[in-house]
Amino acid sequence: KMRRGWIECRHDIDSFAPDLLSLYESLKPSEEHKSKQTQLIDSLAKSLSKEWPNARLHLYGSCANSFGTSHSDVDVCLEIEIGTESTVEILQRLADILHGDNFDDVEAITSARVPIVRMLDPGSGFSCDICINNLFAVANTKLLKDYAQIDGRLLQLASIVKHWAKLRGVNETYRGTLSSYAYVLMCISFLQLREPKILPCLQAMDPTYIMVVDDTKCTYFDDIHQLHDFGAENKESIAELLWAFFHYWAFQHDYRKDVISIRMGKIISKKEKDWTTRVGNDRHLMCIEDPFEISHDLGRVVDRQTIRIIIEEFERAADVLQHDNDPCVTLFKPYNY
Ligand code: 3AT
Ligand code: MG
Repeated sequence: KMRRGWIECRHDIDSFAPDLLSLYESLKPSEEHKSKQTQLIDSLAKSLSKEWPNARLHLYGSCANSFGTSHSDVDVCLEIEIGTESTVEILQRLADILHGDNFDDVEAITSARVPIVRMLDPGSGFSCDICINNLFAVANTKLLKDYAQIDGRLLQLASIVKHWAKLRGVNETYRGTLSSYAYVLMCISFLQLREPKILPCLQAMDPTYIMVVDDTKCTYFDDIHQLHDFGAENKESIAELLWAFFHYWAFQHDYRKDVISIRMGKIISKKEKDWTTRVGNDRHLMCIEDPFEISHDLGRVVDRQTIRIIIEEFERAADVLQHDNDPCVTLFKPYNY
């Protein structure tokens, strides 16, 4: 199979940009959605303040990083002082409290890499994940939000890619495909690699933001209003970029050697990360470096079978955008593996 191939996009690709932009607009959460979210946070804060009066609630994930859609869940981080109790014990207690306060389907998921309590808010119908003291998530949420403000095409691209991934069944980490967060990192990396660049590498610039999490310094340049026209020289439309994104992941990315790194703003090698041999469950078949927890590979969930499924989906998407008469419909045809 041809890899690292280079082909030109169809000449009329830009004619699909208006449809893609209206899709993007339709995915944005409504005002009603946002106010329901605020209500959920308020009632949650009330429930928690009885038990933990000094707790701070942080929103993270797509309800705070601006990559949210009307299908997104609500992700909340509870920042509290921990005494002798373990995180798991706290999560159990939290689950009991929420259950008592009439939240539905409350479940402590303690075996995950980041243990959480998951529940359903009967008022809004939203699913909500609550973690304890996971301030990396708070830091990476701010980083993503700052990138989103530099060039509008990132939000457009990432929203459409996330929507595509959900409909095509490749956004399910528990089944070996990628998280929404991983797809957003792939979009940021891709836009950092365009010529001319559409996004800078904020972690390679003089830091203006610093947050220390578990002895790790999370630092980057966050004075983004200075960068508002960074991508202006690049005139590519959302349609061209979407095609090029899928084409890159279908044919150009070298899965055997490459690691994408928004921290470095470029492709780095598995060798330099020492991600060449399998350690335990970490297979490193598809390597996406977390910007702050740099030993964390967001592709670790992917196995030999699911990597094939994901790459075939990238190929299909590139092909649909290249040849289909009605790509904006065909691309998002629901599929389940
Ligand atoms: P949805 O709109 O909910 O699909 P999201 O951006 O909220 O997208 P997730 O709910 O999958 O994405 O994840 C919520 C946040 O949790 C995003 C990121 O700050 C953090 N996060 C998720 N997965 C990981 C991971 N594997 N490693 C580190 N942080 C993660
Ligand atoms: Mg979420």
